[in-house]
Amino acid sequence: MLQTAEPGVSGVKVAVTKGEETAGFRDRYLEAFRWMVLGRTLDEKFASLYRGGKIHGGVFIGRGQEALSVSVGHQLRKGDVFAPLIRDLAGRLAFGEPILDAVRNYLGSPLGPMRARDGNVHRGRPKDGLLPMISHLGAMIPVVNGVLMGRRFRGIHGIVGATCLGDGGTSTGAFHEALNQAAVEKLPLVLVVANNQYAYSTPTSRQFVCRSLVDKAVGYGVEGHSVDGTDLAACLKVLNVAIGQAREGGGPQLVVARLLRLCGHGEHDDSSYIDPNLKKSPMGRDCLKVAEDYLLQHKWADGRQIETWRNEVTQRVEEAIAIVQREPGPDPYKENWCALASKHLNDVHQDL
Ligand SMILES: Cc1ncc(C[n+]2csc(CCOP(=O)(O)OP(=O)(O)O)c2C)c(N)n1
Ligand SMILES: [Mg+2]
Repeated sequence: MLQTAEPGVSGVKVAVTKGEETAGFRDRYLEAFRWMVLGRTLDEKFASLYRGGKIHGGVFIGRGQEALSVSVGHQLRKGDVFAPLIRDLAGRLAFGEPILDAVRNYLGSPLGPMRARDGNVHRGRPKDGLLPMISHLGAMIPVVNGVLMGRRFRGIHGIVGATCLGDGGTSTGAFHEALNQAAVEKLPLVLVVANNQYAYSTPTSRQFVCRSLVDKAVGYGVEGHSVDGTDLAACLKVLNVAIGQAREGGGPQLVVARLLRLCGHGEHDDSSYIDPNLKKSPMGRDCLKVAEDYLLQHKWADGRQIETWRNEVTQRVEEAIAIVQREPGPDPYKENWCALASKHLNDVHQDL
């Protein structure tokens, strides 16, 4: 059963599906919750290492966006393509990115996927379908389109390409061109927009004037879905529908989630510009707390079980940090210097 959570123009469909608390859904929810805890714990560890001067460059975390991010990463399959954005650590991990990749990149280990040439979020494993992020907002959408078209040319079907974007990213030319291209080509693209109400300090009122970003789906002739990004159950269900429709030939799916960024743009930003009323609104709920309450309410886990998971996750994070801190730092004399820092990743691009 479908219900509309937010007014939208006709043609915009799915919001929140109801009444699907089956055993399969429960298992998916429990796994997703644990990925959320891992993402949050690792993000907080990075923030604390940054404040202690152990991480050079920026640290960008996904506090408040884990439910959405995990709902994408966890529900994609082997063979799919995922192009995450800066706030998608939880989704990356759920998709299969090893913790060590994240830690090595942030701590500048040459054993990391970018060999210490990049300090934070531009890492990936193209061979495994995880695309390294380009900073320019919107730029990953045409890249995912290209991968999907390449696969189609080679006769590979039944795969999905998902990418994440912010509200600010929807104002770019790349968003327009790539979504239009995906629509015309009927590509299995799932474009997930985290409308976290700000692009750095720019509020959404300076970003767009349509009632809801999901209304843009109609203009491109693609399926639009709107969801409460603070609600893991809703995110899992809506993304499950969107990913399924894209996989089955339904063309591009635009998923827009309402939530609030519960942190600065990066750890260097105190986010003092965020409207306190938004913080008090339902959008300002912490998705991790909401997910935990839901688990307890449904008696899918008790407080002790959740505590055990938290402790296990903390231990995994501490172990990963300890491993990387013992690794040798980058050595310019041993570096295979080449103009393209990610040449070793390019070597596998033909596999895409
Ligand atoms: C084309 C482009 N313009 C500007 C920037 C600089 N920039 C980086 S992140 C950011 C804000 C992004 O906001 P949003 O898309 O809403 O994502 P959020 O940070 O809120 O998750 C800006 C302006 C950029 N990376 N690319
Ligand atoms: Mg934003």
